[in-house]
Amino acid sequence: MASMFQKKVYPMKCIPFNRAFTLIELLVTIAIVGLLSGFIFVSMLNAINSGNDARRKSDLAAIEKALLAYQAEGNTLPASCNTLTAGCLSEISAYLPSVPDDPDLSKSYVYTKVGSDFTLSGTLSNGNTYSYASGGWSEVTNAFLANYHYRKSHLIAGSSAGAQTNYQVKFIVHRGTGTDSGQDVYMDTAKLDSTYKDLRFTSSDKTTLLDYWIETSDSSSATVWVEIPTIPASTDNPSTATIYIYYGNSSAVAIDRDTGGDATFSFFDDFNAASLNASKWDASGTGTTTITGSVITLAYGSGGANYKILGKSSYGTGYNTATLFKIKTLHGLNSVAHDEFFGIDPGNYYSVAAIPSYSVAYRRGKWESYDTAQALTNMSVWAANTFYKVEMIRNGTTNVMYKINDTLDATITTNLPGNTSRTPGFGDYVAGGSVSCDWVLIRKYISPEPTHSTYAAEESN
Ligand SMILES: [Ca+2]
Ligand SMILES: [Ca+2]
Repeated sequence: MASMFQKKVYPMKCIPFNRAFTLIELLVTIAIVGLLSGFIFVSMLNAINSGNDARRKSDLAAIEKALLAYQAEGNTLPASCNTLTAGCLSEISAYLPSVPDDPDLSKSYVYTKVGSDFTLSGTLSNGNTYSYASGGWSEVTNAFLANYHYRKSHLIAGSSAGAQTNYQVKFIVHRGTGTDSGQDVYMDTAKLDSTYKDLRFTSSDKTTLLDYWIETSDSSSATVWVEIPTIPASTDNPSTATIYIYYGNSSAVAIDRDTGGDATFSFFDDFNAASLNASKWDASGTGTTTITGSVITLAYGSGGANYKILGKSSYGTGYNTATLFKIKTLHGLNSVAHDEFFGIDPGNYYSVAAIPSYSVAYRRGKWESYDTAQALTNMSVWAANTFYKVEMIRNGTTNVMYKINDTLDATITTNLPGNTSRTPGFGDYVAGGSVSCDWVLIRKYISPEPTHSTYAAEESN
């Protein structure tokens, strides 16, 4: 017994088995156990998620096959079901006795009838959307742009005149509360920066940035043009383009005004440089050019030939373009002796005695369209030395339209210039006159134009 006792005591001196754990030992042990259980929890969660995702894909494939089989029998597709639950799609019970529900009770599959076609979708564990459309399956990331906190999706409805590419669409982005509708979309003042530096637009993949230009803004709203890469025809399926509007990123840097304008339009000049941009314009005649505060002013000299600038190249296809100016002339409607002019191809004024030009223009206080002869119409308003936003729209072979500050002022249907190459220009012919331009751009135009459809609710990140 004594030897056993000694044996038992001896190791206690060197290896203190039953000594209490030190605090550090305890903490290390707890950390290791925590880490191990964390690993186990994460790997269990991963296993559950991948199992659920596999089930979602097989569920959706089964619904797709049943719908296609039902349709192949000559049946009309069932009505849309925004949240697929029992009772939905009872029409296809012969092919799929029980329509499956998402394994996560907080989620649902979505079925949408689109004419004689349909879309199906589910949300995967990582938030991505797994969807069937136009006969194929795809997974679209749900990730936000880096550092962004808010976004809304928006549908743009196609034109009956056909699919459009790189088409500029106008938005009025409001800071404040309101109902998103048409070109008007609202963001909370606490979310969208008052300088709009954090405003971004992406295509339907939620990541590819779209070109845009802010025409004008103050702290309550901004007028914004966004170049949409593709807009389907109204007869296409789907007939809408989806884009995302992002906002809420305090680290965002504003898009440079020139960079945005050049990227968004086929022709653009905001006259921000100190001198005329020789890669965009040719000047001719005798006069003075002044650029101050992002506004160019052309004043007639004494050379006897009109002083003007013309775009160096042709832009757009001629037909189906709109040219926009923010512009003013020193004289108003009733000063007909002053020959200030601006427009599309107003290039040959007075340089050829017989035929002034093939132009769509403002001239001497009237709107003009000129092919082989001249059509003139009166303007409703044109005050001296006052900036107006003017839009000259070449609407195919139908007409040309003239807008002042976004309101249609006149339409001319005769003497329309042919579909030849076009370039913007402006200038002055008579001593004492001048034309000042803040910016000019050319955008695409088709009649009817694509329209704003619905906005989805704000998503946050
Ligand atoms: Ca572009
Ligand atoms: Ca300017």
